[in-house]
Amino acid sequence: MNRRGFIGKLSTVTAVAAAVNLEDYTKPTPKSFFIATWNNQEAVKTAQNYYSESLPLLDSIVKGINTVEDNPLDQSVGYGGRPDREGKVTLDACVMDHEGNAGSVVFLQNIKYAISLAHDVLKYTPHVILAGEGARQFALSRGYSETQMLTDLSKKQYETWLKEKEYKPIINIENHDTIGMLGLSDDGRLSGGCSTSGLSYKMHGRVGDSPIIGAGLYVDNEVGACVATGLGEKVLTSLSAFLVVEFIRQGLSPSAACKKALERIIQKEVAKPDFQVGLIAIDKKGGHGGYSIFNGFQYAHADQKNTSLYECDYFYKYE
Ligand code: SD4
Repeated sequence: MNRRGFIGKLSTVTAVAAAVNLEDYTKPTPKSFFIATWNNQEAVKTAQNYYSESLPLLDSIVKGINTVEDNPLDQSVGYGGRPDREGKVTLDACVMDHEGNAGSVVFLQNIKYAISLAHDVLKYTPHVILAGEGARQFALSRGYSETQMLTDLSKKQYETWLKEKEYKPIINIENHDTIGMLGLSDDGRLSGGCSTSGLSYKMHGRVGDSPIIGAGLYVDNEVGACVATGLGEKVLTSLSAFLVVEFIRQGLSPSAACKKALERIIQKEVAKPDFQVGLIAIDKKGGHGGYSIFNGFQYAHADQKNTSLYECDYFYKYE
């Protein structure tokens, strides 16, 4: 190749490269990601995949959470969840979107996808919360089918519990993995969802923090979002998710905000806590973090490239 030919070839390459760069520059940089309580890597990956295939942010979160609701081996969520003291599986779930819209179902029985129903409450009703029989009727009217939610495994464990019958619904490392998920879209919108069968062997009719906006979940699109897991009574009486978002508004990082909200819970205790609460949060800039009262709390993270697991800092170590 002579010099002229070489320069001609070079300028063509440069022109193509410049065109590619320009195109990259005009596209918003993808920054979407999802985080979820506990080792729910499959769920965040599912959410990210749906989102990458153009499903809206909150719909993608719902799809991610559905995978856990479907799994009978996750005994804190959906199908196969541990029952209450009467042997009934009762579910709580909620969602909140970037516009501050929310939907929630509490004390739901015989319906598998509580998070989808909470999303339907947001989309198709003028209300925020539907409870019990009313929530079930709403599900049937939307075409959900009824499912026996108590699996053989959960039934067997319940029967053993009945023999011992010690009513002490304490959350510890073995008996909880409620799924709470938060997502940030490429254009900077925030949404979240949470689904649980609640405390094992709770009183019939008990509702926890997970479906209560401000307690188990809160999203403020201007600031950040937070979701909780652990002993719901403590989260309910401190409005932990709302508090975390307010601490982020004051300038704290997500993990520092979670830590400070947990301090509120701990300060109210007369003795060292014997229960677990874990909080995870994201901020509008794309930061994420979490904190827990006891060790062992993790959260899963997925973006377009990777899925990973983060260990959270904590106040106390289980003895
Ligand atoms: C509840 N917060 O019903 C839920 C329980 C939980 O993992 O998080 N379990 O109190």
